[in-house]
Amino acid sequence: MKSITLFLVAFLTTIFTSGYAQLKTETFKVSGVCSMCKKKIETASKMAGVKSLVWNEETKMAKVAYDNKITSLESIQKNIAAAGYDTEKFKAENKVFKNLPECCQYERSHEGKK
Ligand SMILES: [Cu+2]
Repeated sequence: MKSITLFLVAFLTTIFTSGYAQLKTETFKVSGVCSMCKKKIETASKMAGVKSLVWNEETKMAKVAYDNKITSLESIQKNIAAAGYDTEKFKAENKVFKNLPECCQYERSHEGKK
């Protein structure tokens, strides 16, 4: 009897948590340099479904909490790349990158064609 109760509790907990907003937490790399970059990266990630995104200036890692029913890691990274910052999945366009303040022009590992 006790095991049935335990099973039911576990079962209901699973249903309960999966029915609610599925906040996923991921970490991915975003190229950038300074606190100005941080601001722009974090602003660029503000979109529906993104609960929070914090970019670490030292480690260059962005930690994001988002609802994967509303948005995806791809769209978030795409928005950041559109602001001029390379992410793991998307590269910023050269012309956007060139428009960044000089201090913010991070070193690109694979420079695109000029
Ligand atoms: Cu910067």
